[in-house]
Order: sequence, then structure tokens, then C-alpha cells
Amino acid sequence: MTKHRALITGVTGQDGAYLSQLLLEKGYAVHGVVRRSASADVMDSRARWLGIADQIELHDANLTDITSLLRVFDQVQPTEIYNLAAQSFVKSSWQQPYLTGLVTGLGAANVLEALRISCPGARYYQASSSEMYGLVQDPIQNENTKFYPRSPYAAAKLYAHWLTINYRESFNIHGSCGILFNHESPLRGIEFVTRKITDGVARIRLGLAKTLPLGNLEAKRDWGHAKDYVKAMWLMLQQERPDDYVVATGRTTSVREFCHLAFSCVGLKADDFIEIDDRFLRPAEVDFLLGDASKAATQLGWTPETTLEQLVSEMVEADIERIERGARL
Ligand code: NAP
Ligand code: G4F
Repeated sequence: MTKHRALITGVTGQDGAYLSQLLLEKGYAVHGVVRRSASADVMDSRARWLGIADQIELHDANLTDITSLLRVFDQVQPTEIYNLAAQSFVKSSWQQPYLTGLVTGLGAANVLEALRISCPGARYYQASSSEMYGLVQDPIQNENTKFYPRSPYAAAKLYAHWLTINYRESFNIHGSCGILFNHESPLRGIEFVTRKITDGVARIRLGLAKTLPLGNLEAKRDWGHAKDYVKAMWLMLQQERPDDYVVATGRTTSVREFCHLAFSCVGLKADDFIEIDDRFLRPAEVDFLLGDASKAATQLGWTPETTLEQLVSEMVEADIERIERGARL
């Protein structure tokens, strides 16, 4: 058996794809949990985009079904478990609060229980979120900043976050939480604002759309590149002691400024195309996020490598190429 066996829940998502790529490069056997879907043809589209689909072993399970997790954990006997699966779209969490609590919150309880029963020595990563800071209580958020969740998603993430800390203290598991600020890439889901913008810019540039409808342009986020952020996840599990870390760039940018950057990549002016559409506003908003990742820098040796300008231009270029090729994703 290969020494390092990683099991990733949420392997079909943005971070699951980049984390798989990183772990394969490091010589891991990579296993992923996938939930059964009628759209099996698009299930591993991100891994295919990265050219690694045939190197990941997929297992049929669901975070809401602990028996399915136990079966997979028993079979794989992972040395590291990365719990990335979630209903991760904040806006949907008001439409589906129960489902969000079940998957994003209680799903983590199922994963932790399966770990405790089946492979208690495995190291565990919990995908916590800067969304938990919500109505921010400090101008720059670090590991000591108080949480103030502003969505059903954030409340569910907070449950999973504290449960991981509780399992660390109760059962001595090696469980770490990465409080990751927003991270994006060409593999980002199309519903999130950055990808919606870069896809919209590409469509307008290619003459396929005339406008870009958006919600709150004044919200500010600390945006980094997903490829950089999965390195921090791995580093957390290589530490002797489990702990919790903020992962962020230390730069905050408004949605409006992101639009300006993206449109300027193709020589256009954002103000000529943006339309405000109330359907994209939220019942409660997280107005401002800005992370202080100095603990990750000092203890993990992690710093972000990609600038916002590089991220935006990579995303715009990828969307133009994707549309020109007629590719799905
Ligand atoms: P994502 O692209 O939305 O991926 C979510 C993954 O969870 C998908 O693989 C999805 O599978 C899977 N999933 C959903 N419900 C499931 C269930 N019931 N059982 C099993 N799998 C299920 O998310 P991401 O951007 O990669 O983020 C990874 C994790 O980090 C998430 O937990 C997210 O909440 C958290 N996070 C993300 C950010 C960010 O900025 N990206 C920041 C902080 C924290 P399907 O393909 O079948 O839908
Ligand atoms: O891209 P978003 O949907 O991401 P959000 O809500 O910050 O959540 C993401 O980051 C979290 C980390 O802080 C993760 F935990 C979570 O899983 C997810 O990955 O929205 C960003 C901002 C919001 O303020 C939103 O109101 O953009 C604003 N926005 C403005 N117009 C829009 C739109 N968001 C979306 N999705 N679509 C719009 O048209």
C-alpha cells in the first residue's frame, strides 16, 4: 500500500481538483468521495480540465449518509482526510437552509465520526470559511477575531468548525481548520461572482452578450488563487500539532473594482456593461473581509504567490478560450 493515502470529500469541486493535483505531484494515492449524479458526464470535469481524472480513485458516498462514509473509510484507510464537501454557495443557503445545515454542518459530524470509528489516526482538514466572520468584529480578521455569521451557510460552517476543535480536544484527533478567505480560479463555479464576471466579460468580448447583471457592487473580498490555497491545506496536515489558521492575501477589493480589472483585460470599460439586478442581492450581506495570514506565514511558511491582477487575467483568458472551444465547465 502507498504510504500516503488522501481521501478528499468534495473532490469534484474547485478546491478538490487543485488539491488532488498537488497531492498527486507529491506521490499520494488520491481517493475522492463523489455523490451519485444523473449528470455523470460532468462529474469529473474539473479533474479532466487539469488532466488528472484517470489518476483519482472515486468512491460513491454522500456526506449525509454515514454508512456510505464508513464503508469508504474502511476500504481506503486514508492517512489524511480533507473535508471539502459542502453546499458552498452562500446565496442558496437562504433558499435551502435545512440542506445547507445537513451537508455543510452535520456532514462534517458524519465525517469526523467515520474517522473516529474507522481510522482514528488519520489527519483531518476542515474547510472553514472567512464567511464565519460575517459582520466583522475586527478591521482585519485573524484567528482571534470573534465570529458573527450572517447566513445559514456561515452558521453551518461555524458548527463544523467548532466540532472539529471539539473532536481535537475530546478524542485527541489530529484535526485542523483552515479559515480560508475567498479563493478563485478558472475552475470556480459559474454562480460565484468572480467567475460570473470573467465569463460575462468573455461573452461580451466575443459578441455573445451585451450586459452583465450583478447585485451588490460595493461588497469587498480578500480574493486569492485556489491553487495557492490548497498548499496551505496540505501544510496544515504536515504539522506535528493540529491547529487553526487564517489563509488570505491581506488585500481587499470591491466587486466593482474586480469588474474594472476584468473588463480592462479585454480593453473594455465595466461601466458600459454592468446592470444592477436586485435578484442578486442577499437578505443579509457580508460587506467587508480582509484576512491576516501572518500565523500561516510564520508557522506553515505559507504565503500567496498569485496577485489579483494575475488571477483575473488567467480567469478571463480561460473563459475566452473555453467559449471559443465550446467546452463545458
Ligand atoms: P465547490 O466547488 O462548491 O465544491 C463543493 C463540493 O462538495 C463538490 O465536490 C460537491 O459535489 C460536494 N458536495 C456537496 N454536497 C455533497 C454531499 N451531500 N455529499 C458529498 N459531496 C457533496 O467548493 P470549493 O470552492 O471547492 O470549496 C471547497 C470547500 O471550502 C467548501 O466546503 C467551501 O464551503 C469551503 N470554502 C471555500 C472557499 C472559497 O472561496 N472557494 C472559502 C472558504 C471555504 P458535486 O460536484 O456533486 O456538487
Ligand atoms: O462570489 P460570492 O458568491 O462569494 P461569497 O458569498 O463571498 O462566498 C464564497 O466565499 C466564502 C469565503 O468567504 C466561502 F466560504 C463560500 O463557500 C464561497 O466560496 O459573492 C461575493 C460577493 C458577495 O458580497 C455578493 O453579494 O459578491 C457579491 N455579488 C454581487 N453581485 C454577487 C453578485 N455574488 C454573486 N454570486 N452573484 C452576483 O451577481
